Amino acid sequence: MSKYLQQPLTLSRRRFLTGVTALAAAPLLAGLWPKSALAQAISQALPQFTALRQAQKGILTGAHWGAFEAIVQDGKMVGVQPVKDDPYPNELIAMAPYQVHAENRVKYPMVRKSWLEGGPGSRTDLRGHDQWVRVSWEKAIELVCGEITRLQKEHGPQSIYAGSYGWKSVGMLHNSRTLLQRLMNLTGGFLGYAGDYSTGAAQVIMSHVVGSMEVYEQQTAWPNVVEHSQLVILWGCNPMVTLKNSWNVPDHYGQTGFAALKKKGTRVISIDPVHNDSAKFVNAQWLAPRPYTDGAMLLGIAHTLLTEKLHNADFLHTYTVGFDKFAAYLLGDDDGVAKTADWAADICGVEAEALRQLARDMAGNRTMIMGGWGIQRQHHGEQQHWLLVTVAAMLGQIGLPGGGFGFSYHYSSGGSPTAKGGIVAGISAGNAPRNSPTPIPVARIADCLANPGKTIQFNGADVTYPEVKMVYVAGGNTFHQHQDTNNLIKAWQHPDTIVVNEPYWTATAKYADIVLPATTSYERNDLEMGGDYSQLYVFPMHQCVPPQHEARNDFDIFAAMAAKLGVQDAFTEGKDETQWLKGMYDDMKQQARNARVALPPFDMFWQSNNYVRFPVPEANTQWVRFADYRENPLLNPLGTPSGKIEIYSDAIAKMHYQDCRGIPSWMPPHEWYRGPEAEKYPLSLNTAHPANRLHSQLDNTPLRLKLAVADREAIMINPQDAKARGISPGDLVRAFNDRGQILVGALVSEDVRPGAVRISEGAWFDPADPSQPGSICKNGNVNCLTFDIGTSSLAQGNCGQMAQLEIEKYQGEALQNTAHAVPAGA
Ligand SMILES: Nc1nc2c(c(=O)[nH]1)N[C@H]1C(S)=C(S)[C@@H](COP(=O)(O)OP(=O)(O)OC[C@H]3O[C@@H](n4cnc5c(=O)[nH]c(N)nc54)[C@H](O)[C@@H]3O)O[C@H]1N2
Ligand SMILES: Nc1nc2c(c(=O)[nH]1)N[C@H]1C(S)=C(S)[C@@H](COP(=O)(O)OP(=O)(O)OC[C@H]3O[C@@H](n4cnc5c(=O)[nH]c(N)nc54)[C@H](O)[C@@H]3O)O[C@H]1N2
Ligand SMILES: [Mo]
Repeated sequence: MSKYLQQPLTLSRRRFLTGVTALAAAPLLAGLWPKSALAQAISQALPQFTALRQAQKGILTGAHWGAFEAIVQDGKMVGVQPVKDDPYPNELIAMAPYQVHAENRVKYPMVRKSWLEGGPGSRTDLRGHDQWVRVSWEKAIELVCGEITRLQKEHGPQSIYAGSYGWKSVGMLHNSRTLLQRLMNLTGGFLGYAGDYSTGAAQVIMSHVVGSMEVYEQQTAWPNVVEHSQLVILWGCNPMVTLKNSWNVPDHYGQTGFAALKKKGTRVISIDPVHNDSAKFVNAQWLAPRPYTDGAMLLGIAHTLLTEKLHNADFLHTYTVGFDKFAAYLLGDDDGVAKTADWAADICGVEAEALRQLARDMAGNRTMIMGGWGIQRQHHGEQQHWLLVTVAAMLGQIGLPGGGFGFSYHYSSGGSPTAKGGIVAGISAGNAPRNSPTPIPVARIADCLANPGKTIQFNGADVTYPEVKMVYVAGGNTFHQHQDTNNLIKAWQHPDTIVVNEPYWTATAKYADIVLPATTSYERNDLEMGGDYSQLYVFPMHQCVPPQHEARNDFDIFAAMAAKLGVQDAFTEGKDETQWLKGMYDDMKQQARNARVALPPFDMFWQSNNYVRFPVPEANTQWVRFADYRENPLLNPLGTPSGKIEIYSDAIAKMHYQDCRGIPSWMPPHEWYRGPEAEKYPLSLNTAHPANRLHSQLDNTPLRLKLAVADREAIMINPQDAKARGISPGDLVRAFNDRGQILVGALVSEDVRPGAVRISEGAWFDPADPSQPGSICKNGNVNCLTFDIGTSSLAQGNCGQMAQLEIEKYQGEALQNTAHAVPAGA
């Protein structure tokens, strides 16, 4: 088995326990939860509460990677143990102790020397390689507040970009981004963002096509899929990896769904340039299109369905609009090109007969198409999901048990049946002041910083970039998330002031002016839901260790600023951490009570070191997405202008965009294997999400060493491509194009199709010479290679999942990887 492939499923609970069993019960916890007689009494009275708990060894908390008990000794976190009813514990939780005690924690408030001495806007070209000066918390708060006051007064709220996109940590109170926005809303407003990096293209196009973002909707419930689906298509979808982590604490139920498919022997086909872990897990048939050619492939399938009369004309007539226009395009009536399977095969590299067979198999079986999101993080990324819906509509199984499409089976356990109880609502960002600036599309940030006054198109509207003078990031890693890092470095020099709250010295922190040390979630108390779609659990997140070094909770950082800016009462509402949590719990408890689920009072819940698991109504285990629409399209219309599925969108057609037309279509992307750039850069990049990280999070833990090759991010190369370049497994490789160059370690494997290479997103940016944009990244940050344009005028999503590049065996001097080092003087 290749080194690349982790075995997410072989992780035994026992492995967590070894190491833990050696430890005596942590003294810190003595007396924290009810003595057994009381616990038993409660569990009998309130079965949702205590019935499921194991013998408690540690302090219950949670993370994006799962709920767990932290084992704490002498004030240090030393181990973890997953909660008892996690069906697929994620080994990433074992990294929690390393998160807390990481060597590259930001220890004190720090200010960039030139900024401190010369004031806002000083030597912004030195960001990333200036000296750092330690200041007191008091001084740091004063500096930031002075800047907020100055800019609000002189330039207005549009000069402060506080969108702060990012995955932060779980927790409904200590939500860094929301807290930042809460402060900004109270002090005059700020420039925010629209959309996200995950589904930028799909969420906009789906709103036009099916009347909701779709990507974040509950899916047909897993038990229904397992019972009824005869064929499952994983289209650019790798759930066994991407289900490891969730936005809330994961319930990991999705993996049980795939395990059930495997056990039943349901046929699965995976369509991906990479033979991914999920395909292997369910023994899927692997079809490997050339990267970024899925649009053509889907058209070849649609053409086959139409010409072989395998399409469901009744369904199309009743439930969709505009199929006639699409059929004309398929047949080539308007452009003279019939989108036959042969035409598609020539583009996508999958044989025409395989495409025809795929169309027949889909039509001949109850078929569920599970679409991932990598395929829409591409130029013209809107088309892929539009075409997936169109093909599903042609099959006519939308709204039937086990049929249709689902765009969230790979994310946060979509399809995990929804429970009945209460929901913890988090702290809110409050109301934006009147005349707040129009948000910019999130992935246009570098363009905005560099080009104030420029107007772009966005979903039928004009958006004009304001002049941004200050960027505030709390809970995101811009230097990881954004495309074309070297372009970002230049754009990043425009604002006067950049403030970053961070637990670690990420590249974003290194490129800031003021860095404020934030706690990790294990250093504070919080609450979080478990299961984004199932809403199955409420987890307490108990503080495990005291704040490290001089780190402070984001809440306390912003509360101190609120005090300085005269809005403390409005910010804190006069409540401390415990009072906030009690309020949130009580609201949730009232909802649960209305749903006839009894819960203990907050104090008892909190003291017990226990979590809530809500009951799942039987009916929800058989819930089918779009069943109500299918049942009665007049009574339950979709939220589109026609109320139906829009294969033709008049609203989009009227925008007159060249790069997104009124029907889904094939448009060659900005860069691909047939573009002019391919002569110099013949390889196509795939930047999937990392198996053993959450983006850049956890790159600074020992788990990295398991995946790193030659101490760098791995690049997966097909043996043919490696051989042609004299590259052997384990070699240091330079991957490059006109935008940048990175050092990566060669993983030679048949798991990637020839012509494509895989470098996961999330390796921390580590330029060999930070004073030179374009200098080689020594750790393998893939966004040095990607390009920074919008998916189209419609959605302006990011194109992070594509770029042409070349690779060569690295012959230069050995460069030390310093991605996780603390900058000198800090
Ligand atoms: N090329 C390419 N690029 C991509 C993608 C891709 O597929 N390809 N994927 C994109 C996608 S889908 C996404 S969602 C983005 C993700 O991009 P990000 O969300 O920026 O990625 P994270 O690594 O999760 O960054 C979160 C940061 O928040 C910090 N943090 C954690 N907890 C706290 C806290 O309590 N307080 C504070 N102040 N900070 C905290 C972490 O240390 C970390 O630095 O990346 C995007 N970029
Ligand atoms: N372990 C882990 N889990 C995560 C995350 C993480 O960082 N790590 N991030 C979370 C977040 S924020 C998000 S948005 C989701 C992301 O979920 P996705 O966007 O679905 O995940 P990706 O890994 O980007 O892409 C999924 C698959 O698409 C394939 N693919 C890429 N390009 C093409 C193409 O041109 N054609 C075809 N057919 N397939 C292609 C990739 O090879 C990959 O196997 O995952 C979430 N879960
Ligand atoms: Mo994402």
